[in-house]
Amino acid sequence: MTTRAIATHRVVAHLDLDAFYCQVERRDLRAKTAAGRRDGRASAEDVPLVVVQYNPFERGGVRALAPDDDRELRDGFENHSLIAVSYEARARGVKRNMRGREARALAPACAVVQVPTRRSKADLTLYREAGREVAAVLARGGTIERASIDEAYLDLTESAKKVLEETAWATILEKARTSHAAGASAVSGKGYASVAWWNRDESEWREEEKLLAAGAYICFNLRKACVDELGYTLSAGIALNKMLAKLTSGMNKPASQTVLCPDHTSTLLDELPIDRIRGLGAKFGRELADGLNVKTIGELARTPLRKLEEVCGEEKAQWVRKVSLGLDDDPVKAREMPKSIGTGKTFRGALAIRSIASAKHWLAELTAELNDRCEADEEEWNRVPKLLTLGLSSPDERETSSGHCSRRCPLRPGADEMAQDALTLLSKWASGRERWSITGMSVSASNFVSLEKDSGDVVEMFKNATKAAKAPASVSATPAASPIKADQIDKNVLAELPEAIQREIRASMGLLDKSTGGGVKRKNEITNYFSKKR
Ligand code: DCP
Ligand code: CA
Repeated sequence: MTTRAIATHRVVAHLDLDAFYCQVERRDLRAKTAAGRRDGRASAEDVPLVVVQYNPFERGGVRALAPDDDRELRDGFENHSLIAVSYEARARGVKRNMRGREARALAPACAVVQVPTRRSKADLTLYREAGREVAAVLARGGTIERASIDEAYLDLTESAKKVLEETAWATILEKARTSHAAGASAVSGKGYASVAWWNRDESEWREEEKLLAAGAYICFNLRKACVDELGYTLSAGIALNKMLAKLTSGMNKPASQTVLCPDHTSTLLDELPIDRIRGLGAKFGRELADGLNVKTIGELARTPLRKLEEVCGEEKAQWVRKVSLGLDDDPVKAREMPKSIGTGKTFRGALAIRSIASAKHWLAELTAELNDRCEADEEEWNRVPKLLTLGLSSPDERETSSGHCSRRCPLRPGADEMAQDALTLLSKWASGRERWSITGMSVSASNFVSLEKDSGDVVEMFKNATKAAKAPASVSATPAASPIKADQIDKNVLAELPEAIQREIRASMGLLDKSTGGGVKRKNEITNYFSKKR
């Protein structure tokens, strides 16, 4: 193997938490038990546990159950559907598509925990927070791409090369060999194959196999850190690319990892149903299967390229061919946080908006959607937006600009609050015009502020800022509740805030000169802020 060839090899791990919601609930039960808030039965590791969905038909509407409430159901769960099943419950035959009643019949001691609920729907905050904690540990290993609430890809190539340079082979092997080796029997043909594969003399290892072993060593350490620091177990697949890692990670659940021996790739793919590969699961996969009369990846791999091209075109055929051979160069990429979240609608011709009543209706629709997306964003990125922007397209704006204009104000969380403030901005725009019409409207949220726990002081500061922003648009902002010390301010973060809130924070710190710090003055600043064209 030449150095050039080695350079092209990657080591990718796909990690997936075992019975995720159950593990989170078990940890939560342990904490509540430790705090003396409940008896400890269900917190014990060997008690089967299931997490159930809320009852959407609950009389009087869905009851809000906060994460902190006691959410273990003692009765009335018969019809609740299971969304997560612990491995102890699975051992007794309980499955995800069952109801509470069936779970209890199969596992009488089974603890039944309901997901938290808020605003008549499941509130996943607890699980998202847990997913983030795990991701933060995994990120120590290399570039991380979160694939869902409880799954991530890690590119371990660079760390694996470093490990091979700096760590004794015997040390690497000691931990790596705790992994299953998928396909080892095909490689070694020597009895209990996994052991034989790991037991080979160092000289027998090809370079890409060594990289995989180093990846397995790192993955072992990361999974152990998750258990030691957070109490969560994960399963993992370690392979030469994302697609193969994902196929491998579920082979030995729970709490185990599997390395895919490179020589085993074609055997693994040969019998694999087409829809198990990402990108071949939906309509496109069905078209291929029907068009070519094939069911497995192996059959796809044996289909002449020309035939593939006839069915799906040249470009897609190339991709299908590569995938069917187990090749996947899709990089592990850290997802970027969006800078703003927005939604809009056009109202062309006769649909143009000409009255405040109609504008109010559509703003309510748009801000409801924006609010949902801000909530999802908060759960994903642990941050909140501070600036609301209303965008308008109007023939009335043609002389002054390109037909578009925008107005901004501090963002108050909540769909109703955003709708109200957007309407205030729109009314100001409309006032003074005899007739007007709007052909496009958008609302967006930006200037995000992190809610990270370890930036405690800054978070406190923004609680005050949020209070200020919560005041109705036309009324003065509430002064900061407690004085903030100058050394608690992150200047860069402060600079991101709307000017009015910046002034208020400065005023509460005594950094503003006295003549501009008073309540009346502040009211004017906020009102002026709303009337400014930006
Ligand atoms: N989930 C859900 N509804 C579904 C599937 C999953 O609410 N139909 C939630 C509950 C799961 C979590 O998502 O705990 C992760 O889904 P997984 O498919 O990864 O399943 P688990 O993590 O529960 O089990 P496994 O150990 O098989 O990964
Ligand atoms: Ca999982």
